[in-house]
Amino acid sequence: MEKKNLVIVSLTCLVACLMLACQRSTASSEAADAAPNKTEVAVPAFNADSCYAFVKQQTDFGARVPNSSAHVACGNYLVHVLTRYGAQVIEQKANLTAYNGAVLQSRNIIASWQPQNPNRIFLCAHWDSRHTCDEDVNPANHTQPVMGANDGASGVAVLLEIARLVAQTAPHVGLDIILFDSEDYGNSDVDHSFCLGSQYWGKNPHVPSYSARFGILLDMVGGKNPVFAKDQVSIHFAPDVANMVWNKAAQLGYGNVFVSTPGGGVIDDHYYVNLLANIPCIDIIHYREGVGFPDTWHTTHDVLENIDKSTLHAVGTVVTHVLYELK
Ligand code: AHN
Ligand code: ZN
Repeated sequence: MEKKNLVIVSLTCLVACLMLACQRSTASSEAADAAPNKTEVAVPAFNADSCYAFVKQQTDFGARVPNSSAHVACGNYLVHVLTRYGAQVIEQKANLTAYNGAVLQSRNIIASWQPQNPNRIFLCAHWDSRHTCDEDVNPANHTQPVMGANDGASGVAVLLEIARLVAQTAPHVGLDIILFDSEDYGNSDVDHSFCLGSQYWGKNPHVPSYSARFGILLDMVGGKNPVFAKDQVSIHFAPDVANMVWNKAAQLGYGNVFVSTPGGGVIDDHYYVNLLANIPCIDIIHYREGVGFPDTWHTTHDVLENIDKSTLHAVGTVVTHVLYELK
């Protein structure tokens, strides 16, 4: 064989070997993907139809304004469902005085899985609905309570669907679902008049010296044309958590919903969790600087018909991934 031909043959061999080696390494990494180590937990699929049904269950009670019979009945329902999904449920009852002197018979509902596991996170939402549609264009509607399909029920529904998944497949970490009461019986002219349930919980945790790695609050996560931007409180108190959640959303293809433009300043339950309980907590809330809350906010239009399953699906999928991918 001529020297030149030998070089060509050798080169061909080398290329062939490299290609084979390449194929082998692809095959072996596929094999590794197919056979995850035993501690790996697959992320369960968040079911938006089931979640939507949880919204409807709540709105079927009517507006869940504190001191109403619908509020009592819905609270009982939430305790029942969370217990059925294997949680240890603690009810934190307190009479909380609102801005107008009304004494609200309040009930924070805390559902815990693996309560002894110090490696835990919590997910939260408010379950009450507002006493007045004071943002409605028609002043005659200001005496009506808000149905709160989005403002209240949507966040709770995402958490109930996650509770259903946790009952089937335990995540690696302990979990608390905290449903705050009396969030929305406030007046924007009176400081600290919103978020009465979370203020109470922040001062009186459901277990002494409660701690968690972080928390995620869901508020208005079921509307149409959603925009979730990182709000200033989340960025200030829990930037790493916010980045993790928004990065996960982008990775899952929801970058159009979880946008990177800055959100505004929102005082919500997460503010009091951060301030009083000292646990980093972010808010996933439909709110944008200069635009504000969705059009249905605190109006007679915040009803089941204006809930969008695909919004519930996006938020639920992101939060489910965050929960199940934690070690
Ligand atoms: C204030 O309007 C001060 N905070 C909004 C919190 C809220 C109301 N979330 C839902 N409804
Ligand atoms: Zn509200």
